[in-house]
Parts: sequence; structure tokens; C-alpha cells
Amino acid sequence: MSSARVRPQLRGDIALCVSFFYMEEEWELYYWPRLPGRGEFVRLVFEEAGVKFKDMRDTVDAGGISSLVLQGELGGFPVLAPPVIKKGNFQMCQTPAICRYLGKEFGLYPENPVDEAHADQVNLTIHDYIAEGRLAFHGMNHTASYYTQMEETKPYIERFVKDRLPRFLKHFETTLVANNAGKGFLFGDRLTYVDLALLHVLRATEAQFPEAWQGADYIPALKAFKERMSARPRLAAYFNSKRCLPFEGNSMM
Ligand SMILES: N[C@@H](CCC(=O)N[C@@H](CS)C(=O)NCC(=O)O)C(=O)O
Repeated sequence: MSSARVRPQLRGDIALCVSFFYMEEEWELYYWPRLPGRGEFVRLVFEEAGVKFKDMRDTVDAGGISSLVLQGELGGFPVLAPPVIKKGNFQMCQTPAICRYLGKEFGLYPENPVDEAHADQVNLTIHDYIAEGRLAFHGMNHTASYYTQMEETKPYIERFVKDRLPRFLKHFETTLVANNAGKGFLFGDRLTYVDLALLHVLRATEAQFPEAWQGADYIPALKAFKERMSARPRLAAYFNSKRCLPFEGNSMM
């Protein structure tokens, strides 16, 4: 066989090998089906970045998520609880750390070390807020359904709405206003993963506590921020899509 006849086939094989080698694995998100929950923090990062991902809730039911994540059947680096992101051999859990990691990967990340440190601070405070809110609805048993502890948790929920919710919201308002008079993003002139996390907890607060939200006249900048962010083309398209599930209505999730 002449070399002239071999070369094109060889070139094709090499191209195939190269493209196989560089073939990007798709991101996967493992979270409980039927509720936005903490998975929503992660979805907003993918959606705003315009990065395709496989939401495993479309193919794996709650039992499957339990086996894969809680029982460790995913294998690989140990993860404790959903949400979990996975791409090829890489996987991780812990929502604030996931969003920070993806934010950095997708360019939704602060521009300088000071903003980076403050972004860590605010990201973790946002997750304190959502965790306290969720805990109020699960005061008797952290892992049992809210519907098994509705009576007992009433005082916890009332205290959260009266004391903790305004305390956190006022702090987020002050933090937003500290940059560009609250008219843009949390840090500099760039949208980061923390803006998306803030948007999510504001939406969750409004959905869970509509009266408290309505009456919160002390957070004008946050309310405007929520409207502005929700109107961003990719986010608006997501919020109007069937992919965006309604809040469960029983714990800011
Ligand atoms: N700090 C973790 C909390 C994770 C967590 O509590 N996940 C819930 C769903 S939102 C869960 O299913 N937990 C099961 C468990 O902890 O066993 C995070 O932010 O990701």
C-alpha cells in the first residue's frame, strides 16, 4: 500500500484520537428530585454561565440519589450529602464550596484578592442564613420531614421570622449598598457566584415568607437587586422554563 493512500486514513485516526482525548465530559448535578433546595444555588451558576449540565433528577429518583450520594455508591472522592457536582473523575459536595469552584471555572468570580476574601465571607453568611431558616422548620428532628414536626416548630419559625430574618436581610442590604451604592453587584463591576447565591436566598425568602418580604421596607436595594438580577436574559429564561421548579414551601427550600 502506498504511503499516499495510508496518510489520509492515518490523519483521520489521529484526529479521532485527539478529539476523543479532548472530548469534554459533561457536568452532572446530583440533587433530590421535585424541589429546588440547595441544588438551586448550583443551577443558577450553570444557567447564568450558559454551561450545559446534566441534572440527574431527570433520570435518577430519590432512592437513586440516596444510594449514590448518601450510601457512597458514586465512589471516587467521598461526598456526604447532596448537592454533588461531578465531571469525569472529579466530584465534590458542600454548596458554598461548589458555587465558589464553579464561579471560578466560569469567570463568575471577583477580580482581586480583597473582593475574593469578602466574597467568601458573604457566600458563607448566605449559607448560614439558609441553614438557620431550614433548621427553624426542623427544630425537633433535623432530618425528618417538616410535616412530622409542624406544631413543635412553630415557635422556632416565629423567632426566625421576627429576629433572624431581618437581621440577615439588613446585613445583606448594607453589604450590597457598600458597593456602587447598591446599584450593581456585590463586588466591583462584575457579577459573581455570590450575587447568584444572594438572588437565590432572596427568592426563597419571598416565596416562604411573603408577608415578611412585603413588609421589609428596610431592604429597598435588595428588592431592586432581585428584580434586576431576575431579568437577566439567561436567568429570566430559566425562571420561565419548566426546569425551574416551584419552592417546596416548607423550609425555604
Ligand atoms: N452544608 C451542606 C448541607 C448539605 C445538606 O444538608 N444537604 C441536604 C439536602 S439540602 C441533605 O440531603 N442532607 C442529607 C444528609 O445530610 O444526610 C451544603 O451546603 O451542601
